[in-house]
Amino acid sequence: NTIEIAPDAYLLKGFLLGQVEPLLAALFEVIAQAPLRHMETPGGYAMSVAMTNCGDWGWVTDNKGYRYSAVDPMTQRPWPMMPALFKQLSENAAEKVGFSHFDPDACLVNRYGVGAKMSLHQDKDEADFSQPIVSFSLGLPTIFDFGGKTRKSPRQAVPLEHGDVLVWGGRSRLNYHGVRQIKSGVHPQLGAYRFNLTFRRSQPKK
Ligand code: MD5
Ligand code: FE
Repeated sequence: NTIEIAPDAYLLKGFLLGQVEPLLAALFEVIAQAPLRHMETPGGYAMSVAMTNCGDWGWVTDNKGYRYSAVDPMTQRPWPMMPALFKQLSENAAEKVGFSHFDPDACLVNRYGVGAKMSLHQDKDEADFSQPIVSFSLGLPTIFDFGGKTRKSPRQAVPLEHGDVLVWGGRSRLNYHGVRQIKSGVHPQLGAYRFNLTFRRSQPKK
């Protein structure tokens, strides 16, 4: 059940549904080692989304800006290892839509409570735009706004549900996008939250 929503952008409906239990067990292990926290934007606001990371590199933001860091600024320790199941499922999803050499070195964990959102932005802090981004949706549903190359481009509203995977590469890699406010609800496994795991290649490949 693969839907092409734009050039090189695919929605894999329910891709994770057979693996949710081990996926959540691995996710909670990561969070136990590197707690979720509301990072600060360079403009001085706390993000409504709580974040942590696993893998060799983690995306962080603070009053100095956005960047990838090899250590968790909260503990000064390396981020937890990327669980093998995360890596395997993200590579399988990329492979399924034709990206055969996806080798993520970063996994950002986003936790959205009711009312949280992510404003329209581009992902451009990575060194290698030739590799796709793979994103897993778990828990409460939302609407993803998928735009174009400029802030003003028309946007497509894409419903995202528990178990869905998005893969963005090539011609859609730098498109503007955002996540609409989470509506109140209760998910049987995740309660009043939406979790998103975003896999990226942040550093150049040697
Ligand atoms: C989310 N997270 O649901 C989204 C999924 C983020 C973020 O946007 O930066 O943490 S990632 C969706 C994405 C990534 C790269 C390109 C495009 C979408 N796109 O071209 O639309 O929490
Ligand atoms: Fe993004």
